[in-house]
Amino acid sequence: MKIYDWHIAPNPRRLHIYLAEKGITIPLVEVGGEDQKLKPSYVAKYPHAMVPMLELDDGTCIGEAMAICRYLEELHPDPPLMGVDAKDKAIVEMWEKRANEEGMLAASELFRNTSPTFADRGLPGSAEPIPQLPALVVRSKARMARFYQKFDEQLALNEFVAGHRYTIADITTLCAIDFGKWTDLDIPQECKNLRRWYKAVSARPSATV
Ligand SMILES: N[C@@H](CCC(=O)N[C@@H](CS)C(=O)NCC(=O)O)C(=O)O
Repeated sequence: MKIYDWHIAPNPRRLHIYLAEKGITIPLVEVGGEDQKLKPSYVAKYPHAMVPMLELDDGTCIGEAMAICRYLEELHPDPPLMGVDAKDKAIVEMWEKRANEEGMLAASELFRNTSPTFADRGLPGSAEPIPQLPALVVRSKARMARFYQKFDEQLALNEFVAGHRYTIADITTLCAIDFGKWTDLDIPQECKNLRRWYKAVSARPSATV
């Protein structure tokens, strides 16, 4: 199997950190071009036109970072990063989805609607021009403010995002915060719990892959 990658991009990073935490090595194929677009040969092969994508030896293509992690979790259950029993798995998934929808997607909305390089690429995965919308800049900053606040409250009561164990929910939260930094956002000073957690998870070797 191999992973189609755009190494600097935030969603592939979710997978890189997951692989590092697991100690799994899978060959990477870089498909990000110097023009900051996915290479045409990759888009022709995979018209969903997003990364990461895992290609199995039988040719099956699995997109979506969490679907890839779910597949790998079945093959490599230890250490568990997606929960250990029915209740824990549900809680991890709940917080991972919140981190993605309220953090990653908000950071993406802000970046894609402000970066000159992404003019006419307001959403990923489309060959059609999608114009940037100035109104989304204001809204995405408000979304990020709510995200920092909500996760700060969660981390007042928990060592990690989904409880007492490091999980995939921590990975997505970390990637969302670092993606926010691409547009000069950062964790507000008053979010002390989130800042404590951020320092700890950023110090893990997996955060630097
Ligand atoms: N929901 C997808 C999102 C993937 C995504 O947005 N990937 C971005 C890179 S971070 C991408 O492929 N962008 C292609 C482009 O901008 O042309 C996932 O979870 O994997």
